[in-house]
Amino acid sequence: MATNTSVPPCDYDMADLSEDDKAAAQKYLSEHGVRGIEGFLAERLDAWRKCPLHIAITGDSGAGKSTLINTLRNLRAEDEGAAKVGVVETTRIVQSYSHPSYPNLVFHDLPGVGTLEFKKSTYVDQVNLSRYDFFLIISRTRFTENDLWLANEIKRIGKRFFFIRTNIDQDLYNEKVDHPKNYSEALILQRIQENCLTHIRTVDDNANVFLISGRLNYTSRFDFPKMCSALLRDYPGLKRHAMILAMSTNCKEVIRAKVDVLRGQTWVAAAVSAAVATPPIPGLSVMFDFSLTVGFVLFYKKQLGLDDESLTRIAQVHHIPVYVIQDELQKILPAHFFTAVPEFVVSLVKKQAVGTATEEVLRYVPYVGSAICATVSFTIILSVLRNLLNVMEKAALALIDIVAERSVSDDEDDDSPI
Ligand SMILES: Nc1nc2c(ncn2[C@@H]2O[C@H](COP(=O)(O)OP(=O)(O)OP(=O)(O)O)[C@@H](O)[C@H]2O)c(=O)[nH]1
Ligand SMILES: [Mg+2]
Repeated sequence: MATNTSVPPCDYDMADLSEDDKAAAQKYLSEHGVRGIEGFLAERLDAWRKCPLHIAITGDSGAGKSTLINTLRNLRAEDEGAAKVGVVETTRIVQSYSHPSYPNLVFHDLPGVGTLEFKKSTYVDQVNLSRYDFFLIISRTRFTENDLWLANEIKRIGKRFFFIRTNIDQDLYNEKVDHPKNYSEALILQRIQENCLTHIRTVDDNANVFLISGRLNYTSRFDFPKMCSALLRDYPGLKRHAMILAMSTNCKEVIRAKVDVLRGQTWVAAAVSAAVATPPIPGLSVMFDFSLTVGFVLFYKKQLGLDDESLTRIAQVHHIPVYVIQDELQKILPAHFFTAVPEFVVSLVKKQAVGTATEEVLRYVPYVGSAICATVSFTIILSVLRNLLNVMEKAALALIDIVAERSVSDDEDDDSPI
């Protein structure tokens, strides 16, 4: 089958990778499709592990974002190089700071959400939310609508977050003043924890919540040590997740480009199928080369990584149960697309035989010749292949999302995290 499947090069926007790595990523993705993500990461393990994890610190205005960054860097507000801290809206442009002991953790101090200058409606674009790998949502006193909104936005772009409830020192102090008789630190902390979990788990079932004080003199209290070790412990998994997401965006470009090439060639495929006279298929009035058409569909399947072999490999490599992949894909394509392509083609042709628009086809007359174009079979096969490619493209793109979402980290315990 003389089909050109070359894909135009795409730009892999993975700022942390070297030119060599980027070239390798591109090669892997166009050669191996979705499963290439894992192959690439495995081969370049060192490269991606050395990449910094870009952590955005976000939340309501005045929640204590800059204070936390200073504390993580062992600085007080008035120390040189400290992030500006204050009782009025303070952070207006994103500033970035590396962790002094773990330079692979880069914290980005974001302006607070929901102020006059940073309204919810423009915040995502203003702070360029999608460029960060991971998020700390900082919340103070009450769980707010903005907290929920941020968690949802972060989830929407496929990223992960920790929910950090700060200001615990002040809350405990207030409780002591308000209810001195019944004061119990443990009970108050438990209540706050449960309240945060109830809200945040409406967005993410596995969300982590940490109760802290952002002040420097409380770094050994509450969940502060736990939060730091979770960041260090989860770094490889989080970075890997971020890399998979970045790669999957590019993988989608590869898929789209591939489909464009295949789509552009459907009229040739349809003409060849329609030109060859073969005995009619029982139950079908349309005359076309059945086995050739089935061959095209099988070819598309392989090209888009939707064939059995590719799906099994993806399931193995990414530790995703095959039934999960099948269930998701069968929301887009019928089961017999995966199990019985000839029957699938017959059903498509039957369906298409009813109500095919001939005008669309006239465009190809100069290329193919009026004799073939005039045939009903050309019209029908062309529509079948085009419609099918559209749906297969959707399925291939969904497959990438499944891989990115379900891919579990199996190498977090290999060695030290950073
Ligand atoms: N007691 C107490 N005060 C805190 C805590 N975190 C922050 N603060 C105080 O809260 C005020 C605001 O803190 P910032 O760190 O500037 O808050 P921010 O979220 O960066 O504010 P914007 O940049 O304006 O959005 C400052 O006066 C801090 O000292 C905390 O955990 N405990
Ligand atoms: Mg600030």
